[in-house]
Amino acid sequence: MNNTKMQWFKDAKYGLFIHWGLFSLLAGEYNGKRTDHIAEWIMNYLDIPVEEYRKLAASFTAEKFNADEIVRMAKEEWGMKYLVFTTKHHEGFAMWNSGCSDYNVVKATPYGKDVLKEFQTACEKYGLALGLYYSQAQDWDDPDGYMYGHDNSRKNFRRYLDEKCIPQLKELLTGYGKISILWFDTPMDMTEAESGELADIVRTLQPECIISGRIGNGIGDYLTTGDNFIPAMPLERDWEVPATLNDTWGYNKYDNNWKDPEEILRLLLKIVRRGGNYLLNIGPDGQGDIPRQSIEILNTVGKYVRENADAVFGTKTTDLYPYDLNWAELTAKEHKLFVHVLKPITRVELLNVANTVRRAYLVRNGMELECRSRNICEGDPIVEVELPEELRQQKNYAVCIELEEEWPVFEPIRG
Ligand code: JFZ
Repeated sequence: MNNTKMQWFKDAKYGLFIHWGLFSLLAGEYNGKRTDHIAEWIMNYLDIPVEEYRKLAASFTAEKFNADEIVRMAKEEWGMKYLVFTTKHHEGFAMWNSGCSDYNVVKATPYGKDVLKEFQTACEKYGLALGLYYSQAQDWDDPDGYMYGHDNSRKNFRRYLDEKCIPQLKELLTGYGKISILWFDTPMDMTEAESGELADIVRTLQPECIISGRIGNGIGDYLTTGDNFIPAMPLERDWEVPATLNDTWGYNKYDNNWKDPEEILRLLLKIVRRGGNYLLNIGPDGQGDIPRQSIEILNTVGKYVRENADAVFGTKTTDLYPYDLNWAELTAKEHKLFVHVLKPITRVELLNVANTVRRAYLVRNGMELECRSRNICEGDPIVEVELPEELRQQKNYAVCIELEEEWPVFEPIRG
């Protein structure tokens, strides 16, 4: 794999996924019936006829939508480095001014503005890499797309590719500046030749743009894991976990199963430690407003990420530490071992760490902490960091232990 092309992605670690479309207007409910599935699938799960569904566009006014504010928060409050926006989800509706389908946000809605353009402008202003989600196989609005009227067969898939998918991809790759990721999804049984054709278009029009694993047939530039599934160990390839804050991607007013910010933080640290990226989702509502709970969770996690940026960004995967710590997650970079303390403790004790330590400090403000390396009575090496009284009551802070050696040395358990 071309390393320079992947470098920004390897360094990015943390990104914002945005699922927004006509499905957001329904908010998980149609004609008094609630969907118990991910809300952006409501057209499919509640069997909404195409002609009925299309009428939603007439009520897309997006009064609360503010791309600048979303991107500003992602960058400045949440500490994220990239954004992936649903330009066309399975519903088939284009969130930009598409020249080859009038079923788009400019031509079919009272809002009438190019949402993607607004995200592009904001991403350029704040310096966030812009990625585009595009549902290449499923299109519930095109009779030749997969799953049109639940029909999973290919029909005249070639016609759909030539008349909608490929022309739209070309628009996306030529009209919106630098595109950092083309986030394909649900390849269904598209052939390797078809996946390759789409990849070639991306690579010809924007050679630096990277392609998500879900282009299918193993030809993406990195692995996309199952949604919300976290690999248990480092992987050979670059990878990314797409994940939700509740149980849906598209907005659902009935879904209040929000994850705890501490759970999100722990997942982020596990993913970073194992060499992956965390792509966390928000689902703006029909007006373009972001659920208050999403903002609160991301603000809390973001404060930690910004205050402890040195312990998150630029870290590398290392050998696995042999013990499972319930009070901490570990990350490392050259000559530094970071201990992310996630529960109150009286002292940092890392058994079987065989390094010589130079010094330790609190990452968020540089406060020096007393530390030592020694052998315990059984002969095993240990690294210890003393904590002042005020830190013993706290959680969610990072300690940096500077190492004489370049990398942490974890000894196997011999006992
Ligand atoms: C897909 C979409 O169908 C869904 O609406 C959402 O956009 C999500 C991010 O992606 O759903 C998937 C695709 C792949 C897996 C799971 C859900 N997978 O590989 O486990």
